[in-house]
Amino acid sequence: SVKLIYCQGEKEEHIVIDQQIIQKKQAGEFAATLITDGMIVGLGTGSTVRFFIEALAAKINNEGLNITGVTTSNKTSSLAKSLGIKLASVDEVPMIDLTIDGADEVDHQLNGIKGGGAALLFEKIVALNSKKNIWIIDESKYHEVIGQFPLPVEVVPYGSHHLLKKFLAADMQPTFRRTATGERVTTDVGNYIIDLHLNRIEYPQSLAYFLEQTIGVVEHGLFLKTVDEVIIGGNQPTLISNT
Ligand code: ABF
Repeated sequence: SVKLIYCQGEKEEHIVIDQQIIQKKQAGEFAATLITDGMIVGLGTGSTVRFFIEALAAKINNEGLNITGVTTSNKTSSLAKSLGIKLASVDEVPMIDLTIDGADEVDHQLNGIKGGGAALLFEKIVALNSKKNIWIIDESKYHEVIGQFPLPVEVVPYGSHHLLKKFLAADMQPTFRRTATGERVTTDVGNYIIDLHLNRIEYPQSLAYFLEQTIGVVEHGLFLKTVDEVIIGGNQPTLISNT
């Protein structure tokens, strides 16, 4: 963080500006410059994407940009609607041209962990139906190996306690994601999230395969071979391509 001290006469004001927030804003605003007229745009979830959506709405309102947004969560839908962005569901469009989403962690092979916002299922569905996917992140999320961020796994409520025990037995340090008041978090379609505290995921492909074979698991937060480019915020945002 950067501490700015404003002095006005006797008054001294200390403002701490968080580098992470600055980089999220830089990445989000840069991503908005990539949106062109007529595009069908996937709108992800999270605070970085919020900066993107706000910048996109400004382009729509100031430059008359005509785009259609496809959202990945109720939260994003209400934000986009409140900013006047025209929306359609993924099933109402033939294909999404470009999806801009956030991520919780990205490794040097551009494997990602997503789902910190409990929207991973719809995010993966939208990503799957997009010609191109770009993630916008701050540099604190870019690591050599993923796993520091607990891996979200969306599970059907029925039988989820047995699933938790299965993950416990596999030493995956599972916890049900809970609200501040202790209730289990439910996703937009009423499923639960179990977070796996793995620290390091050396072989994401095999972990993804194990989870996909586990009955009761709806989807997991490993996004492998999904993203085409990652934008890391900065005064000159860094663009990493998956080619
Ligand atoms: C979303 O981006 C989620 O998958 C992930 O949790 C979020 C990152 O949130 P933030 O941008 O607020 O760090 O796509």
